[in-house]
Amino acid sequence: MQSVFQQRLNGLKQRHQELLSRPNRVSPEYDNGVLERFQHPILTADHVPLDWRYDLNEQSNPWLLQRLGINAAFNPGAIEWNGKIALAVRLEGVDRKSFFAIAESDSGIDGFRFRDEPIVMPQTEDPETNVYDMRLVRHQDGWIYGLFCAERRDSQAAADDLSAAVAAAGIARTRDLIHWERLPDLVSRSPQQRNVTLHPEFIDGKYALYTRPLNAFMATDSGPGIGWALLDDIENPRIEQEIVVDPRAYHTVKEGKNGLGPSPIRTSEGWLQLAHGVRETAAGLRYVLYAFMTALEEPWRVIHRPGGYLLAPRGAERVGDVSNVLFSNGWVVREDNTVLLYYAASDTRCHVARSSVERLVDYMKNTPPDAATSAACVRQRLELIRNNRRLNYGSIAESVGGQTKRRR
Ligand code: M1P
Repeated sequence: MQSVFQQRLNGLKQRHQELLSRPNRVSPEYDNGVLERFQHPILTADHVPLDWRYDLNEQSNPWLLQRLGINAAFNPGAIEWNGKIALAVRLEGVDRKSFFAIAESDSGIDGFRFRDEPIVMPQTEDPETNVYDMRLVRHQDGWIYGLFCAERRDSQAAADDLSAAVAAAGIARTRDLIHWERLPDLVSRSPQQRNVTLHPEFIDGKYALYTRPLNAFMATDSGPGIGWALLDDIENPRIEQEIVVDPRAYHTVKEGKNGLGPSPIRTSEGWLQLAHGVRETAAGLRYVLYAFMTALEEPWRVIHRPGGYLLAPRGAERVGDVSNVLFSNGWVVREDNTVLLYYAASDTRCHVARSSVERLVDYMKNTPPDAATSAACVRQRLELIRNNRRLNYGSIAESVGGQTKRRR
């Protein structure tokens, strides 16, 4: 008869294998034309290899107990790597500490597998307590950069204040996604910098950063919005001046705070930009994803600003460790112009949505901007309705009591 250890190991392996090989299909009930959602998360805590969590030695672990649990897999950076999609996933242990691990897939939609070991990220002389939310950027200078939040306890805080923290932008670079060179953290005038990423091209021979200056670690209403700054030397990253690219605004999806997601995608018509917007509700903060387009030669200048959100939490995505949150710091354009947008739901699991460069450019150019007031929104919607009525739509179908009938 098999030992408890053997029985449990067989069961764990089988369930893990089934999860890893589960196909992911387009979710049929979601159809706004802009992007497709998929039925399953692409990565969860349960995808993490068993040997990262269990002591697999029967002598030292006869009951096969989990020794180092994983709480969540979320907020992945993304890049195309040797024909595959590679994600730098934020794994959070049950001890609340996050670290990065690369997971790869051929399709970018299912079949993600973690590499053998997590990333060993070098530390600076002032080691941080926690790292998270890496943006992966293939820069014109030939390096792949990883920009992430490096968080430390606030050294100025009172002894009994154990939650005061300082967020800094950590910067590392690699050529193989295995060996990482850590550069100094970004120095700026802002007390807090999270959601910082690098523009993929030089601007006037300089590195350019999207920043998010904030006065308080988590609070809303404590910063102007998404910023932009030029950097002379990436090995000594210091910025003196930040301008605001995309400000927060009253009664919008980004009223409380916002932050750029991944680095932008170049198109012939401008840069596709993806960000998260946060607002306060009676049930807490709500994080949604929104998009805008900036000028090709002036990536800090917004040229199209579609109103509202591009993606918001839906169904099971609404619930997790930090509920009602969608967050994205990774997207990839494939050779055929497919865009794979990676996002995390409620700080718990990773999902993918699929669009194309053409569809996103159309979305940017032709989605009306936020009209700012209810009255103006009604006028905007009436224009849509009345334009549609003027079309010969009735010859194709007519709407009767909410049901659509085909004409013979
Ligand atoms: O919990 C939601 C998100 O909160 C932070 O984002 P922001 O800095 O915009 O508030 C980050 O900690 C992020 O990781 C997290 O998903």
